Amino acid sequence: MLFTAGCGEYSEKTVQPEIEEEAKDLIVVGFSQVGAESDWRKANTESMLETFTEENGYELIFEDAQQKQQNQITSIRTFIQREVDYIVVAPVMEDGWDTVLTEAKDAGIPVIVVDRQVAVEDKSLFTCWVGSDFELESRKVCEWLRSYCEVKEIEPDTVGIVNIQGTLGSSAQLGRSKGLREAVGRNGWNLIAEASGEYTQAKGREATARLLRQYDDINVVYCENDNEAFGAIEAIEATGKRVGNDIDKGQIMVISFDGVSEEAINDAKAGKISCIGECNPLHGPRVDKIIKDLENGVTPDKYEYVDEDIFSAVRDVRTVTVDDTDYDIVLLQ
Ligand code: GZL
Repeated sequence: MLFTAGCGEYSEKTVQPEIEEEAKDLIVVGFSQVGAESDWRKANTESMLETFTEENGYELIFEDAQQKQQNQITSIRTFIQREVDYIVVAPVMEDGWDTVLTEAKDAGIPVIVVDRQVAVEDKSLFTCWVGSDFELESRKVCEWLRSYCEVKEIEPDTVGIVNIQGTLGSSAQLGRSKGLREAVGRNGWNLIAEASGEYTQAKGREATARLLRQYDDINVVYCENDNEAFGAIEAIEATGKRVGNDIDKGQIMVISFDGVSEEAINDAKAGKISCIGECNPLHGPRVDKIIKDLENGVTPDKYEYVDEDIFSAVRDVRTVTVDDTDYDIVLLQ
């Protein structure tokens, strides 16, 4: 280090003591993830793990709740005890968060909600949310089905739908089920039954097989995620029926959401899944930006919706319109 002083200038080099490796001032994030129930969830987890790294300025504490809300509540309490800088939670269902989020607020720890939403009276219990508009996803897919039936001259009252729902009470299930029920009423379709497949392939197969045994007028299986659709396809083919778009020729159509796995896209290309409402899982960079903004005193939007597409290999429908907005179908080759 150079010193200058008084009348005579002199310099004195001192050997700066080894500067201690500056303790990296990492931002500590506690992330409570729903589980590992689906390809979407795995892609979402991967996005978060790839983002919240030491190189990017974070220490991440990751907890997998195995689809149980109590595990998430326990994790959040652990994060509070460890005095993390931020809590990020992908809530398994919407209800039941008021108490534990109040504890986080009382501890002065910001909570960022990602993917599904929390239903709390006091909106100050979370800083912000980022995720999908699940009802819009459903309305776009149902508009695709309406357009398809119109082009193919399939009478609405011959459309018999079962809904293989996701985890009951989750935002994705609530939105995708609501969108379907309203489309059924608007278009004159028959909603034969609803049953939860809990977003897994096994439960999706079980639920579909059970409904196929109970009803003989099903020609559309609406699955609230791809993994349920994989199970539904297995169940339909096990009965000797064919999965496909030609519901007026005895085939059973499968519709789905997510579109994150190669298997789903290949099934769509093969006509086994007729239409997929995209659900974008890549929330890591979005949450990173929210935290970096907060660190810099910038207030994020309370709700941030991600843009999403519709995938299909069916060429009869090119665009759907919802609320005066046109959405081009991403045609799979
Ligand atoms: C949607 C997400 C849903 C996916 C499923 O954002 O919450 O949960 O659609 C996942 O695949 O299990």
